[in-house]
Amino acid sequence: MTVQTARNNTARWRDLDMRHHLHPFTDTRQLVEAGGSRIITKAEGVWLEDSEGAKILDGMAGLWCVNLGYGRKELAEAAYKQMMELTYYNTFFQTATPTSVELADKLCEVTPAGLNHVFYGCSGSEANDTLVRLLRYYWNLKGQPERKTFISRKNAYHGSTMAAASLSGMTAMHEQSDLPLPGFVHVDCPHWYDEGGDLSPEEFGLKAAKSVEDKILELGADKVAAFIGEPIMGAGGVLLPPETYWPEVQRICREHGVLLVADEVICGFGRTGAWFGSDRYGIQPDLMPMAKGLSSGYLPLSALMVNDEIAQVLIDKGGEFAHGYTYSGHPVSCAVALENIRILEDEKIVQRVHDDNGPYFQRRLRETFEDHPLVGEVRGVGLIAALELVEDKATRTHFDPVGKVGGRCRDHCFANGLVMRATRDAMVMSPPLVISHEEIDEFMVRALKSVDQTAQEVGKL
Ligand code: PXG
Repeated sequence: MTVQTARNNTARWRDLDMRHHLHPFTDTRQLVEAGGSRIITKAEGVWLEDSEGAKILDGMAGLWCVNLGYGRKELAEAAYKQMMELTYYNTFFQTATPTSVELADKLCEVTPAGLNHVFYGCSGSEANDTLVRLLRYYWNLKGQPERKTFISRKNAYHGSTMAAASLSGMTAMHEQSDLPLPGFVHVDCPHWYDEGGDLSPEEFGLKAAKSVEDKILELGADKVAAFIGEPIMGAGGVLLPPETYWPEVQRICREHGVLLVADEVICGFGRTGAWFGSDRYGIQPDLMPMAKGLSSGYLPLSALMVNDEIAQVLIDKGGEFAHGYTYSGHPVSCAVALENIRILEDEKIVQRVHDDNGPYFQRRLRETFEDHPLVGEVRGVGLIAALELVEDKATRTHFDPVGKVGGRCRDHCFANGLVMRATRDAMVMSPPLVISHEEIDEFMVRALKSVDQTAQEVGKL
């Protein structure tokens, strides 16, 4: 589509969109007041283009997913080739397709040891729904039907279906739909900046881990199905746990026989500079939901990794697991994921995030923002990061009401040709893993301009 065609159609698309399209996580009235959606028409590498021809640096890789960047021909060709050969066939009732099998094998190779079984879906939410269905079944088969409660964390995001939203720890989601369902409880999240008080991050990490143990003891360990956590909490505001947190949570889960689930939907496939957030934090999960970077967002795909012990119980005692999606193991999505992983490996992209553009991004962020009067904390690892915008740096005091300043900064970013997302007043970022040093420098120029404009408006500059 030419820029001119897109320009000519912008008003029409906005109008139709406002009239007919119910958007996810969007206040439609606000959208209409703002004059409608920004229509994204094209993208290449880390650059988006909107229908009016503006070039925007995508600091979010779509929604934390386009890890290889936009427009990789190899991925399109893998999809085309697979579509021509076998557009679709299912994986129900004793059938499989070559790409669903080859991908299962590859996933067992790249994920942490012991995770040798895969259940496919199309989204992270579906992977987490599968998790809940599968573990309820597992504990029934084990003769422990009382073990049904899932422990998750406040501010967690695990998806939007009924079960995944129940696992999520977001109050707005719960309030709107009378959630969580019974059997889902939430403990403190390891966010030192907000909750740490006078404790050192290391001390606070142990305290946050203890809230998991307290909850297990309160419920009774024999009532708990699993604990689930994102290695780094993404949508909650890029909350990095203190280094003491995960080893202690893992120890507690093992001690009480509680299964440990690492939700790798954002952290997986190189985001932190390791293949998985679990590798970065030394977690050995029993189950691992993954999506987003698995296919770099080129096609919908998720996978729930399951360890040998759990799979063996299902196989030996379970008979037919009455669960599945029409598109579980879709051959075209699997072909794209295989090509995505091939490129990650051949181009040593994860290594590069670990050694090169990841550290460069983190260094440039700190140089640019650590002394900024509006920025209370710069946090991140690899190519995931956040800037916490605060009223008072010394006392770690947030603006009142929370979220307004973040929203303003996000709008400035957009106007300055940069996508950063605001979670409350944390500006979060997760650019494509292929971002170059020059693009990182450009990122900093646009981000600083936007944070400066925000600071001026709130009297901090
Ligand atoms: N787990 C985690 C850790 C996620 O971040 C999901 C599960 C659900 O995945 P699906 O594919 O069902 O969306 C997610 C999704 C945001 C944002 O604004 C984050 C997500 C999705 C949409 C928006 O930060 N994460």
